[in-house]
Amino acid sequence: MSDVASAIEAFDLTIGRAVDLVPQNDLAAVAAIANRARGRRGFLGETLVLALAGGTGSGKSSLLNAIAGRSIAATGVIRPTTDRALAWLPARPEKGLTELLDRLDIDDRIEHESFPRLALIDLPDHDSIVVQHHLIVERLLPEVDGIVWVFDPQKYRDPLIHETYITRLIDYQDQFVFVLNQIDRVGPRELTRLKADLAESLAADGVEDPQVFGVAAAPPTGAPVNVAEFRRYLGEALDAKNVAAGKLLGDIRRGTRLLLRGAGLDQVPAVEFDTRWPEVRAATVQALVSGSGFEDAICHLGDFITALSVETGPAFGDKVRTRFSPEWLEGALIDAIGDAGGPPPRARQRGRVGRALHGFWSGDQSKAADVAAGPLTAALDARVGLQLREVLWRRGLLGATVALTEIETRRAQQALG
Ligand SMILES: Nc1nc2c(ncn2[C@@H]2O[C@H](COP(=O)(O)OP(=O)(O)OP(=O)(O)O)[C@@H](O)[C@H]2O)c(=O)[nH]1
Ligand SMILES: [Mg+2]
Repeated sequence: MSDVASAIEAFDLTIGRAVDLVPQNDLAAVAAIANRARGRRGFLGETLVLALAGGTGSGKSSLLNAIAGRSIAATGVIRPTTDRALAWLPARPEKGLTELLDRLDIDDRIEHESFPRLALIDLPDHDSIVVQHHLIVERLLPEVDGIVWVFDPQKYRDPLIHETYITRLIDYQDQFVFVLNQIDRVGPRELTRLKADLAESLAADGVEDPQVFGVAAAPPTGAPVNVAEFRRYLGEALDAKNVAAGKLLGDIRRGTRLLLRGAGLDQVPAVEFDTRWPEVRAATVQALVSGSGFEDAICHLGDFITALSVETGPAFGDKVRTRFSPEWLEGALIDAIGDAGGPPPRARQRGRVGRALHGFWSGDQSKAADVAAGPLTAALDARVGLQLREVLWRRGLLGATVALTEIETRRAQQALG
């Protein structure tokens, strides 16, 4: 998987783990960033991936050869010349690109060193009688950065390409580039008219402000025309892609920091529950067994909860205080005593800490000895320790996922250069 995609994935995971641990409005702001990231179209890697599409004989393969500066793809007069998609991709391609080509069943791959981070896919003609050709374009579109539609002076108004493809796929128009090839075959005045005419039919398809590049990829005599300009344009598109990806990564990092703060993880990453809990548990058991009282025992637990809630920051701390309220602790302690074989409480008045059992214990101190320390310790672990550990574990997990997202975004940023 490519680095930007990994960063988005880690970010999604972080958001999932932040639910219930950060304030709702922070979560909503971060979810909006994630939606934008997910909605981003194109190849989520550092390579600019473009597919060349268009009618047979328009010059797709010739354009690829002209950009490459050498003969890569077969071109010819017998139509269709290209019957299998061909990828021209950087040597040592990033993993995501190889995976994309695998997914698209594009097995013909030619590696190059000439244009770093540019991959072009030469497609078979769109109007071929072979149905799969049509399907390739539609499968490709969501996963590549763009489609270069190649027209020629004869068939640029071809209804099939306008109606079947461009109109139907108009939602992808930001990813479309339009090229009028074979301009060597027309004079300058004719060329102006043709470009205007093509732009007009594209506008009728729904393309906003269509721009048309005029090129001659393989004139019978002389060098290609305007191909150097087109290469420059591709360079700019690559820069634009990097800028957009950099911005996206910046957004992800901002969102991640928001979650970090929301969960109080920026203040205290870990509360060292496992080293502190045994002491609190021992003091609680001691209070009950030695008879200093139920209220005392509740106080030990309550103080611990307060300390944890202060340390874990306002948003998360609030959750801890609410979840482990004095009433809850009282109930849990009564249950723990019951589990340990202690005397059942005579009365239980929720909301008044310790009141219910105070008389019970202090009225008859000797009853304290009815509860054995060992079973009570185990029962406290089960009734209180486990629950606390679970909540703090989820917070820790969020912290770890935040760290993972940081690593992935930095890695992706580095790959972008
Ligand atoms: N005059 C002129 N002929 C060109 C130009 N570009 C390509 N051709 C010719 O047009 C014919 C078709 O070119 P290809 O590049 O094979 O076209 P294609 O779009 O790949 O065709 P398919 O693979 O069948 O879809 C070839 O004979 C080329 O030599 C150009 O700029 N000017
Ligand atoms: Mg071809």
